[in-house]
Amino acid sequence: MTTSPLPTRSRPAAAPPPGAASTAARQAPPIADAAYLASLKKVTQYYVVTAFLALFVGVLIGPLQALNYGGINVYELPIIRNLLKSYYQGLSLHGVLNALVFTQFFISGWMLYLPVRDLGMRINMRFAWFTYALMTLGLLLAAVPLLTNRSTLLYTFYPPMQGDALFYIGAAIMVGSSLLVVGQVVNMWLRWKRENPGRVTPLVAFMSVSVWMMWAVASLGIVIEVVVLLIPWSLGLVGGVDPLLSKTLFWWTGHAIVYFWVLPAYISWYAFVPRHAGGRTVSEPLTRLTFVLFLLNSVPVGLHHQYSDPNISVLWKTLHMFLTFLIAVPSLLTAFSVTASLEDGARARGGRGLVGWVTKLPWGNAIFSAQVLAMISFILGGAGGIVNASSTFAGVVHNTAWIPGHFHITVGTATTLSFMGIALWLIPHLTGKRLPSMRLASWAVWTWFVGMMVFALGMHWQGLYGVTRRALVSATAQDVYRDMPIGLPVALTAISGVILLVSAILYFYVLFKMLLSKRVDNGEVSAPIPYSEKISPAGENLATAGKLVRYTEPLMALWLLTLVLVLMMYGPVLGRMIANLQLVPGWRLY
Ligand code: HAS
Ligand code: CU1
Repeated sequence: MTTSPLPTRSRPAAAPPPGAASTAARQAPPIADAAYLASLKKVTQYYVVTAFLALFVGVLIGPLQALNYGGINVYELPIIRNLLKSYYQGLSLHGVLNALVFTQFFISGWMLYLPVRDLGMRINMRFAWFTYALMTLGLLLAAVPLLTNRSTLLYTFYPPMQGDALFYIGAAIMVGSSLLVVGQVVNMWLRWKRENPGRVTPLVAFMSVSVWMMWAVASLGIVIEVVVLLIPWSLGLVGGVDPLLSKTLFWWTGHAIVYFWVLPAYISWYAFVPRHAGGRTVSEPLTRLTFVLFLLNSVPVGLHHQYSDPNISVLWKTLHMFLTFLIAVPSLLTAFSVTASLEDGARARGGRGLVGWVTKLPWGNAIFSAQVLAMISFILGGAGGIVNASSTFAGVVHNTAWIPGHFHITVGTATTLSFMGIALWLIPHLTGKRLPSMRLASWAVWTWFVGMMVFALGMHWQGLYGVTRRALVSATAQDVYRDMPIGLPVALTAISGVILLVSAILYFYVLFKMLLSKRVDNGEVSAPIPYSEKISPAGENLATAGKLVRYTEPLMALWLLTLVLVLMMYGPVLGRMIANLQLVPGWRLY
């Protein structure tokens, strides 16, 4: 690919302030009302900080799980025993805090703030604060039974394992409040459409609105599961629960949730990472197509988590399998587009050769390197996903250590490491504080990457030998795993836990130091939203825009189509289960 040099290039430490030099990159429309802007930034900061507090606790439990798969049972140590009743309570907390709480709070702040700034709109701040408070209330309610070992159900809370009603009620309130964010953002976008007839929705707002729409359809499964099935059952209002129906509703949401986790990172990869590298977003129309494909196809694929479940016909499993392969396509488009935008930046910085340009990327900038290392690990995570999705391979890897290997290089890096990198400019932007040390931040993100890669290697490898997931294998290693040649992957997994602990300590040291430092300014000029230029923009006027832009703009209609597609792919499957309900009583195994 040949590109012309850019008029401006971001410096490694941070994107250049607007006005520092001429740049064609977009700038967020100015917001004149300082009190409104301050409140908007504050609520976003609350979401982001709550997210990282959850991650802090969740991540500290992580090494305990890694050591378990490294053959070392630390759950017997008195200090751990005083805090956690069992391996399973530790695993439940780890999964819920990292995968459910961290992601949802970060995303709710990030994808509320971005479209509001991108469109320069005013939203009702009382409603925004109310939503944050409600989400936090849900979290606190669910935290009580989790911390007291009264809902040790792992993050998938499959019935008939039963927890306290408070856990399900808290979870329902937490997920329900994310739907209030959906309402607020979509409503704001519709207002913008009315006030700006004939205009193309700016890219960042477009991506955010489409992801929220996808989430609204995706979350229906878990909302119905929890509100209709689990809460009445846990309150004793009904005598039993149908495990298969619950599990199927769970995976309606449970697969699509992975795109709810990763697409907010994609927003950054498309719109902001090129700027950090001094490059440009390649094609705005193609980016819009990618997000519409995710909107349409993220949900009706959940049966790939249930290949081994009985009472679901092979026809539907196979249909979901093909749709799963199809949903890899927008990720492949992303891999192409984002690599091209990085190459664009590297060549503008003097990069040469077929692959030699890679060395010219700003690897010392933790904001950049966190996100690009996240992408690199996602190449392998995505490839593993295709293996999982293939019904012929699924029997080998399903319910083995391979699966946690897979999701630590997807949600554990593509999502989490990206969010860790984003926070390094977002928090200065929101608070007007400064990143205390780029060097330490770099160490943190590089060790996170290395730790996760080593962990994933160890776990995938163990999984291929049939080491089961979600088990206190270190306690039984003597008997069950004695004859397996898994010494090396077991050792790698143990080592990775230590690397990740070091990484977490470094990262949270930098993060908390930044949050506790003095405010220098309002962050608008010192850490602006790092919009990238576009090689192929969409234009502002719908009438003159290309076909891809015009066909992807009617998001409301596409949203409706999404719902229809999902009902087509799930309706018959669920209908049969409802017609043959099999209620069983609850169990408490902990
Ligand atoms: Fe997955 C299980 C299939 C993506 C997370 N997945 C899980 C679980 C989690 C999870 C948490 O079909 C465990 C659930 C549980 O507890 O039981 N997954 C897929 C497929 C994809 C996929 C087909 N997964 C994700 C993402 C996740 C995630 C994203 C979180 C964020 N997954 C499965 C299946 C199972 C499963 C089965 C069930 C397994 C079982 O048996 O239980 C696809 O979306 C992947 C497509 C991705 C790609 C990669 C594109 C690469 C990109 C990076 C480009 C790099 C660049 C850098 C630009 C094809 C975009 C260049 C750099 C330079 C310097 C040049
Ligand atoms: Cu999935």
